[in-house]
Amino acid sequence: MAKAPKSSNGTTATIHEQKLTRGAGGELHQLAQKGQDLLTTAQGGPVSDDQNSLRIGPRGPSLLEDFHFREKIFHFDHERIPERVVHARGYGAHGFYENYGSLAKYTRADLFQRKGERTPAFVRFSTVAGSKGSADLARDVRGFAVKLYTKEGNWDLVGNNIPVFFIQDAIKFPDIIHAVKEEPDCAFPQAQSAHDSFWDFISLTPESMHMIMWVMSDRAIPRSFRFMEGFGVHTFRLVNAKGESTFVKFHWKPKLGLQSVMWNEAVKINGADPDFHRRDLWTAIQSGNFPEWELQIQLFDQEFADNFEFDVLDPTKLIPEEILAPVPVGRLVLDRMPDNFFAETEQVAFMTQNVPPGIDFSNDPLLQGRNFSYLDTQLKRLGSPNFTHLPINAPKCPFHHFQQDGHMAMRNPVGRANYQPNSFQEGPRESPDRGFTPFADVETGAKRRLRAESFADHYSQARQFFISQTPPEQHHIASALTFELSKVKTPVIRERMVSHLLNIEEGLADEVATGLGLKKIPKPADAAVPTRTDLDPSPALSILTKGPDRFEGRKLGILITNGTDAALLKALQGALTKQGATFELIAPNVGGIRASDGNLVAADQMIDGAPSVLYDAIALLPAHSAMESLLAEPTVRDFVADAFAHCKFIGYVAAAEPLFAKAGIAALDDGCIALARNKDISGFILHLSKLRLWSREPIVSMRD
Ligand code: HDE
Repeated sequence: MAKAPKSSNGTTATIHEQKLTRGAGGELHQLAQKGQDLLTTAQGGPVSDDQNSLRIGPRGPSLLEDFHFREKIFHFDHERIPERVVHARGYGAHGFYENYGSLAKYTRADLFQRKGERTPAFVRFSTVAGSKGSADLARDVRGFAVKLYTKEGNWDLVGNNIPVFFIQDAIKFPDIIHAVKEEPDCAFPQAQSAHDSFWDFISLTPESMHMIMWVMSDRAIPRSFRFMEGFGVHTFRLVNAKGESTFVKFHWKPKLGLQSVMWNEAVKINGADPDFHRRDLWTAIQSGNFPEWELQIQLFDQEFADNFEFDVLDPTKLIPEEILAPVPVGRLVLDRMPDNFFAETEQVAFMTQNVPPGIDFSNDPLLQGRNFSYLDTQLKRLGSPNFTHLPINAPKCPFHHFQQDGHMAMRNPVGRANYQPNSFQEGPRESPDRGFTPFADVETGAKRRLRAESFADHYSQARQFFISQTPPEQHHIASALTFELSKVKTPVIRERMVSHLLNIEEGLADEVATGLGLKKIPKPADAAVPTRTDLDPSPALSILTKGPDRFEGRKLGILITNGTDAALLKALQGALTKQGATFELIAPNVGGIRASDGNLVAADQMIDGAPSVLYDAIALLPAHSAMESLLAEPTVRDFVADAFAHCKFIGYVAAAEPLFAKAGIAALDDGCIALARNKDISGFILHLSKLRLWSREPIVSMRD
């Protein structure tokens, strides 16, 4: 037992003081006995009291001498590092890349040489425009940045979930980002492109039109990171041991298929669970459902590049998969969450210039600019050139160099020679054979600020993207454009955008112009190159044509009450688990319910905390006896009305029928499936695998 301390004036501490001091000290003592570590300062000094700062007398001034207090507050004051200028909001996970077989014919990159070889990976997904604390379901491009810790150094494939970009030259990047972020005078809107400055810049930048089609499509409101594609965007090179180069485009294909949400749903998810995407990834990995992507590559030579309709160096263009089929080469599995978000996800430093021997750059002017930007940004954000000393950024292969000192140096070269050549046979040496050798491309030309003529067609692939979509997806693009432009206060910007849409697809332009209530259709924008109408649709660009055929990885929200049919509930839960799907039980209160067999069933959510936007589909399994109180709950009405409006499948028992009328649903359709007995469940699951009943959309749409 600690001795009663003396108070500052030398007298024995008051009883009150003694209690406080002993309370904290005693607790520490007890924790230490339980095998827990002793609390120390950052210098390692044991701490006796972490509850009270040092002061003179119980009500007197605090003392500067209190080194524990000062160190604690000093460190707290410095907890934040600058957030990323773009992609500030992000979430990461560890995993591995497993290679299917040798790609030695194309590349000497070590990770692609052997079948079955695993390379550790860290992946960070992000939104672009919003701040670190913004909501997950913003309409935005998603970052898909992959760090592969290869045996020949780190390879960072810093991609997006959209295969093209807004601009063709890196020098325009600050402009597009300034335009999309909150406006500098009023400092809003946060994480939204629906405002004047974004559409002003876009409407004055025709090269962005292809990307605009993607960002206005459902690609920009993904259901989860697990259901997104990833793209390296630029053309890169693979270089083999003989120094021969093949052009390559990288694609990540999600094993569970693609899926997005609807805009009305996205807005509501942002309110109900701003961490929807984070939570989804965390929950999937923590429960052992490891998300997986296949790496597929489009390979092509100079001859293909010369004959292709567009310039392969232009990052606003893609090569349709129907023209050049991507080849599967390996898989990426995410199987471990970071131990600490800040240490790993926040401090991870991706850099496009991190490439191992065998992977090289093309002259894409966006990629060339990025190769400058990412190193620069890391120094600003992480504050020291030694950011590679952080475990998340350090290579996992042996590394030796003569770089030394600087802020936060955790290691320095040892020995006498910190330079080379030296006479002491000390330190590492370069290797012409093993080292990175850039592809020996021959470049000639006048030194000028110039955009290639071959980059001049801004509308043809925008049109190709639009005509490749299914009718619901086309409708979503038109609605998104109408919504975004309706938030633009300057009429001339709205009109200018419609003039670009006229160069893309007339029907789209008409729908948007009508939606905006434009009094006069403007003339089409001047086009440097007329839009080509001979490009075939590319079904690979549609989400819905590539949807999954199972409910695997998706989540059902099941509404239960006292008296819920226990056998039916159990059968439904079993069938979902067999599909690899998950579910949550939603009850009037989180304490749970007593089912028809008398057993207590704990709930995952109370109805107020679980709107149906958080689920891919819902099942309504209330008992008759609970209906009166359910019908009185506005949140129950919204639960059903939203699920129906968002074209979700709804399983229901007979007792639940009055809920449809309450939700304003006049007639049930094929997406509402009666669950009268256990054998109806297999039919319900079959419906669920289609994810949405799109034929319902025109009926429920407010605009149609
Ligand atoms: Fe980035 N980008 N970017 N970008 N980018 C950054 O680097 C930049 C571009 C992308 O999860 C920054 O570490 C320029 C295209 C992702 O940590 C910065 C240009 C693509 C991430 C930067 C581009 C991307 C970033 C900010 C125009 C898709 C998040 C913080 C030439 C292929 C990585 C940081 C993570 C982050 C610069 C364009 C993807 C400032 C100058 C195109 C996924 O360096």
